[in-house]
Amino acid sequence: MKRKWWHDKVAYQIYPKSFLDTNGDGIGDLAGIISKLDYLKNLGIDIIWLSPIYQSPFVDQGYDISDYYKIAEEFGTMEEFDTLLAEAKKRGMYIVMDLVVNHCSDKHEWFRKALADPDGEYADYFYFVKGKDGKAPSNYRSYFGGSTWEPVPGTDKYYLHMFAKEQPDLNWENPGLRQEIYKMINWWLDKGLAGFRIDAIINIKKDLKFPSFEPDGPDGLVSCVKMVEEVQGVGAYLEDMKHNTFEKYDAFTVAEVFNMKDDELAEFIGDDGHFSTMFDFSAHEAMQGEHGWYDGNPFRFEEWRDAIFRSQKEAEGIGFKANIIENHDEPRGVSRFLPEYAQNEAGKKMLATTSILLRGIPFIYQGQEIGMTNCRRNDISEYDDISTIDQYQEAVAAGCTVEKALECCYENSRDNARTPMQWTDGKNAGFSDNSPWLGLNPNYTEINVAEQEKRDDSVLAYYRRLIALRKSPEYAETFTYGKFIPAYEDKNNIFAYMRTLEGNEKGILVVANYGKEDCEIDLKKTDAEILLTNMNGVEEMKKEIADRGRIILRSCEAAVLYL
Ligand code: TEU
Ligand code: CA
Repeated sequence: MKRKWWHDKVAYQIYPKSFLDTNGDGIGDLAGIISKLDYLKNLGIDIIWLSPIYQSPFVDQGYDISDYYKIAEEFGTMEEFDTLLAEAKKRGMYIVMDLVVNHCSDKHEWFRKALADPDGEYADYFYFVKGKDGKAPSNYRSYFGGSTWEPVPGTDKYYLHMFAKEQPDLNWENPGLRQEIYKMINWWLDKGLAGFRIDAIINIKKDLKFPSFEPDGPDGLVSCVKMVEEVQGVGAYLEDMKHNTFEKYDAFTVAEVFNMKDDELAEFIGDDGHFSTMFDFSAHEAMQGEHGWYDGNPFRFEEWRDAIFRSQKEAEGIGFKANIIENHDEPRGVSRFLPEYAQNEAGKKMLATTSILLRGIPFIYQGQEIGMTNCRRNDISEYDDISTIDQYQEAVAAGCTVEKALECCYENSRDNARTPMQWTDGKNAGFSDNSPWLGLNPNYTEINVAEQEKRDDSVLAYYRRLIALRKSPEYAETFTYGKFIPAYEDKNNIFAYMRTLEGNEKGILVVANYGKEDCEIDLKKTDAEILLTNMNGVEEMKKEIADRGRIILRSCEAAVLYL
């Protein structure tokens, strides 16, 4: 693999609306982000990904952009953004923005012009398609529920939207549109942006015949994913975009890719791939239900571990995946991947250990570093997220009780990750002087940054040590370029792997006990060196290694050993 500047970096996702509010409007802002750069630097972060901060009506929280060249006034000004870039640079950090170009907002000038003249130039920036037999062109269900087709007023045409109806899909077949997008990307890169996280990008290629498929639900519709899976040729667009933009700047790109075709990994993230890296969603996909949140799969340790291991092995020799336990679309990792008995600080540190030291680029989502959890709500009206409201309705329509539907939201809602960042145990968790745009998780009185700053055994302190170890001069090469080799796979509830450099006899063992009972790990070596553990009792562990070449891992115990 060719070496790239971003290979050894650690990234952090900020959800700006919920990070830190400095002007008392209840909405996080750029000034808040700037004021926490030292906090992030201190955590060991190199790359910061900002969820969308462009001008937007916020129907889908900024993923509906009405002007790609403007900062949303809720978040601040372009001057503040430039300050953020400069302040990050001063600290040797990189800023990455969200690139949302599968669709824009229905309030974008292009769409308004298209509606005003449905046969004109701008209509061709979108998919304006004639209906069939007085009905929509096909039977696709959008990601947020309902048809993907919305009538274009005053015509017999419909426009396509894979997400909300306020997010019309952009027509990538149109070279003029592509040029507009490339121009915009380069405008931001010229400013000094390090790259982009690229939203929902697999969706940009459409089958222009828009064939209908066998319905997969009682609504008579079929998930629009079906069309994406069937159609060929997204790669040509991705290459064209790369050549015209990212490549010229040596930019870092991390793509959100679902439903990639088998065997295309090298084309996506190989040495000359479309992107630098892409998120590993295999753990999250393993839990997805056939219809929705209400029929999702329960968490099973082995299934989860094996999904991650498969994904790690698949990327070996090809490229790096971007590893996450959560993001702004997913529930909190500690609520999802830890059994009840492990939902404590030791468990949270264990989950951090096995995730951050995987092969690939670690991405930490805001609040993960203090172990923020899912948030229970008593009524659907307490949720804001468009997808949560849709999934709630789907659950009720499928016959679930209100209690069961709310339980599904508690376990899956995207708002779980979007509650305001918990800075202190004071008013509004130190997030804002005023009432926040989305209700706080009431557990901020116990889980917050200020409290954890005071303790050397906090989750936050542990994340700092863990990242420091990953980046330490002695071991960075192994953690970055070392192979991933599964270990102790036959042991129940053990998550273990080796990271070993080609040609080296010694390597690093990462091992954790997700079970309830103690577990003996036979190292067959009495000279293993302990690099990190997440619980007390290091002396006992040292002795056990020296005397008997083994360790005994208690429930929720993790160890990183050089051997
Ligand atoms: O998500 C793309 C995507 O496929 C999601 O719809 C995902 O399946 C869903 O969140 C699960 O509930 C991206 C963004 O990350 C998301 O926040 C946006 O809502 C979406 O694109 C539209 O831009
Ligand atoms: Ca604000």
